Amino acid sequence: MKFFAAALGLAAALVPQVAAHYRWTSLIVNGTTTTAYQYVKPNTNINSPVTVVSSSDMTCNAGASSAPGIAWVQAGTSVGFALDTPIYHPGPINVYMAKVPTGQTAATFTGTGSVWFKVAELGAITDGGSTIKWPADNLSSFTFTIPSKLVAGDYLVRIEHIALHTASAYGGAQFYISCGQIHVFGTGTSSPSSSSLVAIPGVYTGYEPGLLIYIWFPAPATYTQPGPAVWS
Ligand SMILES: *[C@@H]1O[C@H](CO)[C@@H](O)[C@H](O)[C@H]1NC(C)=O
Ligand SMILES: *[C@@H]1O[C@H](CO)[C@@H](O)[C@H](O)[C@H]1NC(C)=O
Ligand SMILES: [Cu+2]
Repeated sequence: MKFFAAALGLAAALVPQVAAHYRWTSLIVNGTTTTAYQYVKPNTNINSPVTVVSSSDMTCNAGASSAPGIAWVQAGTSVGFALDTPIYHPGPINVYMAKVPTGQTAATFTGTGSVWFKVAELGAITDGGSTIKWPADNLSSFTFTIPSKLVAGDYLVRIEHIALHTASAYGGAQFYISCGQIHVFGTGTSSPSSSSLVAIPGVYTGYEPGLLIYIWFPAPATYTQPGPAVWS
């Protein structure tokens, strides 16, 4: 019995590590953290990462479906995503947006096609080989600015944290993904040109130096952020 109880205790101690993977559950708009999955597309992926870069799960996570709301956001203001659990794996963050095609809304659009452009990123701090630091460590939210020149309309906004602790083998990078549904309003008139747009899946092969990388000792001398440059 005593052994059984100890084994249960051990199991209980191990469970939170598995169960507590972080998820981007809420949009932050006008400085307020909104209700979980009110504007963020729900998914059927309890809290596991996506690891197959060619999978359609890369777009908005596995089993993504419509959220009930579309958040109105003024161009040039700050938007963010809040997590249910702080980030505890090392790696970068990317945020992409996609303009919703005519005839669809941010709720119905699934993000297919060459429609995505990068609007924000958070990489690594390196010092030529002694240390590598990840500013995303322990974050419980990430905010960025909607470009003020961006033309009004419905958009998807997609965030990913890429965990690199096991990324030295192909397929070892883990993607923690969510998509938010927003409507941008304002006086902007610009859109990214087609050469700034990527498809997701498609944007990564998995062989990028920022995805297939050994991050432990000795530390990488530099870090190359995966994906296109931030649109500006
Ligand atoms: C944010 O504030 C603007 C007013 O500046 C408002 O129109 C919009 O509905 C607000 N968005 C949310 C999601 O509350
Ligand atoms: C994150 O939290 C852990 C555990 O509290 C701590 O050891 C670590 O130094 C923190 N990292 C940063 C970058 O603050
Ligand atoms: Cu993990």
